[in-house]
Amino acid sequence: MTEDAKEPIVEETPAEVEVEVADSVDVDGEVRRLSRRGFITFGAAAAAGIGAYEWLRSRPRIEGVEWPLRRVLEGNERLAKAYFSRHRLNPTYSPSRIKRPARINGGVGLDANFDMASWKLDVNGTQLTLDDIRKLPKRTMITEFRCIEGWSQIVQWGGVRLEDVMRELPPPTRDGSRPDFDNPQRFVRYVGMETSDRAYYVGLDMKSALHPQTLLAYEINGQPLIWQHGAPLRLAIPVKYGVKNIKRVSRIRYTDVRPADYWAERGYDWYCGL
Ligand SMILES: Nc1nc2c(c(=O)[nH]1)N[C@H]1C(S)=C(S)[C@@H](COP(=O)(O)O)O[C@H]1N2
Ligand SMILES: [Mo]
Repeated sequence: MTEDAKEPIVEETPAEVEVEVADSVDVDGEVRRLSRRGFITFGAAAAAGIGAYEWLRSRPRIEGVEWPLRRVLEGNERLAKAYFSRHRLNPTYSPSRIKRPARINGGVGLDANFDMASWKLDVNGTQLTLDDIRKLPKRTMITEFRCIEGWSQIVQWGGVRLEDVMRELPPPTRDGSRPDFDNPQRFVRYVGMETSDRAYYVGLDMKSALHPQTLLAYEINGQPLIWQHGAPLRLAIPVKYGVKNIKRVSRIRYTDVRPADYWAERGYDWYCGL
């Protein structure tokens, strides 16, 4: 890997487009509407003279989550999408801010005896080796990693852009037209990822998958990943909470059906955007 391939990721995106906001959604109006609805539903519970918790527990469930919570989660998703843009970069930090050693969290689909030599990344049926991936331009970035459980840390990632892998193996379009990365809205809407044993899996919306800070990382804090951090390859996606940063990813699928997601099935927000 040549030294000039290690350009910092932030220099890739022109500064003048940073303020662009995706879609023409009235974000402020959305906030007001959502918070008003939150007060109304809570107020109704108080008026009925029951505790909020009992009231919540008595609500019917949607996808395993009581519907008032699901409403909030869906509201969060709409809001997050309204704010989202591929030009809206997460802040990056100086090397002195890196937390060492990086904390380890979550071991579903990982084990110490995994045979690294036989690992391959399957992208819609095409097998890539780690060497194939290392041939793509190397990117590094120092970003904040945020776990939904309430802790965060500054981490340096090294790897390749998911977008660069996707350009090698483009997703199909919804209308059968030729894949065109200038018109990503024509692609199928999702990217699903899973570990080789299918024990851990995440779903991403296409915009987040194509975000310039979404990396398939083989290094953490300047060192090759150890298995607890997801060797040989894991997702580093600072526009999402930790749950979406799947470790030891083995399979990537493009799909127009919202992919299953390990933590969404356990009650967390499917979108999980920051
Ligand atoms: N395969 C796999 N990936 C995973 C998890 C997991 O349990 N298994 N946990 C997730 C969660 S909740 C977090 S916070 C991060 C933690 O990544 P780290 O151990 O590298 O800090 O990994 C994510 N990716
Ligand atoms: Mo997490």
